[in-house]
Amino acid sequence: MASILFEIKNSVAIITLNRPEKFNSFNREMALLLQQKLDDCANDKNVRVIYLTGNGKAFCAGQDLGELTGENPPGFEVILAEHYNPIVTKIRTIEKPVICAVNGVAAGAGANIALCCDVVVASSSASFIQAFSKIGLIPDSGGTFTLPRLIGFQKASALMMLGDRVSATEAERMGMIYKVFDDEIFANESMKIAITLSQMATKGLAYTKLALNASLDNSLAAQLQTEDELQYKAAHTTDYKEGVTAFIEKRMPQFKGE
Ligand code: LHQ
Repeated sequence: MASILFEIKNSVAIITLNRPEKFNSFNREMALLLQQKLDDCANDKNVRVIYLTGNGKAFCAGQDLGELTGENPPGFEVILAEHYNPIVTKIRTIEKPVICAVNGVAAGAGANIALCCDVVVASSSASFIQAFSKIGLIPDSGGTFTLPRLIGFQKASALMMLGDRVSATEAERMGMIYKVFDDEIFANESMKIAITLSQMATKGLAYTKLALNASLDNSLAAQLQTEDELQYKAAHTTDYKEGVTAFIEKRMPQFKGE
């Protein structure tokens, strides 16, 4: 059984973590395959949005702890360098929106990979756990960078130290995620967001992402310069022309992602 399911539907690439019996925890094979799928999405002009989710009850329980204690485990020196860090970097730098549809529990690296996506939605029965402290590790996969920026230093610090489980509703309330949907409507509603994004001006969204990335360590002066440069690029896209023309002509724009 493939550890990742992949399909492209209406310009949305659906990437499904598929080790349900292990709560979609990452072994080396799945971590490398996810990177490959993200690269494929980056290089495929037909893909305008990536929709990341999990199969079964969980979204992802982080590292497969069985793999670490089994035969020929990957060494600690490769786990971050070759597995999680490239995944987070690819998600943050791919010039297309990545929506994470958190269908169930997201723990450890699974939580932090979800939280680094551009739009994070969750089903009402999902939850988020910074599970690392429970096994004597530190939060990785960008968690110490992302979480304090999302919910503030104190909440992040306490959640990372205590390893508490945060419900999807609470995660939405504290600004950790964008929205929570009842389980029954979650799949449809999260896909609707992906389809909406796939019909928008893809390059404009990519430049928005680049500007947001840059804002994380820029001064205001440097950020204004970044906005200036990226707005110039956005203004030279075909989709910008179409957006303005459609507005003047009082019709819906037909964006092509160009
Ligand atoms: C699992 C796992 C799992 C294997 C559930 N592995 N089987 C970076 C640096 C280097 C090394 C280490 O890792 C990292 C990054 C990390 O991600 S560290 C954090 C690793 N993850 C965890 O510590 C989470 C471990 N899992 C849990 O705490 C619980 O399973 C959660 C809270 C996710 C879910 O709890 P429950 O809903 O009660 O489910 P469960 O515990 O019964 O799990 C269901 C099945 O999934 C079970 O299998 P079984 O055959 O007994 O039914 C678990 O063994 C399996 N599973 N997580 N990470």
